[in-house]
Amino acid sequence: MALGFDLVGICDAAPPQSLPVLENWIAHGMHGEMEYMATSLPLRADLNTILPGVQSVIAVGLNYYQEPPQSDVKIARYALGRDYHKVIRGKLKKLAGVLSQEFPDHQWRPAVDSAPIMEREYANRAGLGWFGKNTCLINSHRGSWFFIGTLLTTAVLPYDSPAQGGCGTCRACIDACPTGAIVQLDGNWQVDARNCISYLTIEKRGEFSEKQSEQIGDWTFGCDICQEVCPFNQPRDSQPLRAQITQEPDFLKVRRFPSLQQLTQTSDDDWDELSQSSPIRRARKSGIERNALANLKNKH
Ligand code: B12
Ligand code: SF4
Ligand code: SF4
Repeated sequence: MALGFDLVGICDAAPPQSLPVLENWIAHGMHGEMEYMATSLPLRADLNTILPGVQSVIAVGLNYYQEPPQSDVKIARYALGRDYHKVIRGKLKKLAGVLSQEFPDHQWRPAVDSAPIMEREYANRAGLGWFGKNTCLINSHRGSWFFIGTLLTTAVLPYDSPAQGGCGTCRACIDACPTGAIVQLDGNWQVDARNCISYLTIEKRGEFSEKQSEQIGDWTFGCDICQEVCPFNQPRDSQPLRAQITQEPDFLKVRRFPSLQQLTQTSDDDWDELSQSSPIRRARKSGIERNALANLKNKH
């Protein structure tokens, strides 16, 4: 694909159908302290709040899979290289430029992760993948190791069909999750963020309780377990695209981390250098120090 995306599809900009799923998740407190998930609910209900007159959503997928380096600092694969927000937004802007040649007057807005858009649903509707029990969007040929980006546009485009697929009787991720964070809520599988290592190591602010400190185990930033065990992420002769190493050069520029011990007390300058253009900046210096301390404690 010319811009380097691994998946692309288009759907209409009609309101999200899974809003009740999100509302229920929030009503049960499963968003933990991510207050922005609750306050942005009204924005998520209508893409016109982001781009007035929006007609179409171009959803893209970008593979980030790679083997993590040998280190006692365990970082989830999505965060090993350059910040995906910047990488994907740059590519989406180029895509908008290409579209402008055919639709010179169209208005557009790129979004990845941080905008109040129910990205998994729109990506599903655009044909990129289906919802796994671990709640990740899974593409039957590529698995789930991909980011989702969207380009909203006022142009009317031809639409793809929603992706079809499912986990069947598999429950590998539910059994493998060390904290039991994948739970059923009114018939839908959801992640209770309060018990999710990814949430605890990235989004949770302040000190850990004793339980939380133990829950994170040896993960310093994020968690990949429910994707590592997924059969759709295991390559086979007939499915060579699964767990293929990313071809995005910015993701392959893997940051070198100091030891866990050093991470517990980084200077402001060192932190600045380490977290520059990296997703780990999200956890803040104090969060990474807290995580590294808990990792060290969990080793003994
Ligand atoms: C909040 C958030 C988190 C939270 C909560 C995770 C969660 N599962 O909700 C935490 C911090 C724990 C987290 C962790 C991770 N995240 Co996150 N996260 C988000 C964010 C900002 C919002 C997700 C959200 O709305 N959650 C609320 C719940 C209720 O929604 P949901 O799980 O997405 O489920 C939707 C669908 O599954 C669907 N659905 C589910 N059941 C049903 C049933 C029916 C009938 C229907 C119609 C629909 C439906 O509707 C739900 C609501 O839209 C999105 C970006 C975005 N703007 O969407 C990224 C996003 C989901 N995260 C992403 C990633 C990569 C991760 C991690 C892998 C990072 C890591 N390695 O640590 C983990 C994976 C953990 C996991 N198993 O989900 C990617 C996922 C890509 C993919 N292929 O799925 C996203 C899309 C970011 C991006 N732009 O690429 N994340
Ligand atoms: S990211 Fe880790 S803690 Fe969170 S649901 Fe998946 S396996 Fe469980
Ligand atoms: S591990 Fe199994 S149950 Fe979990 S998402 Fe993958 S296929 Fe579905």
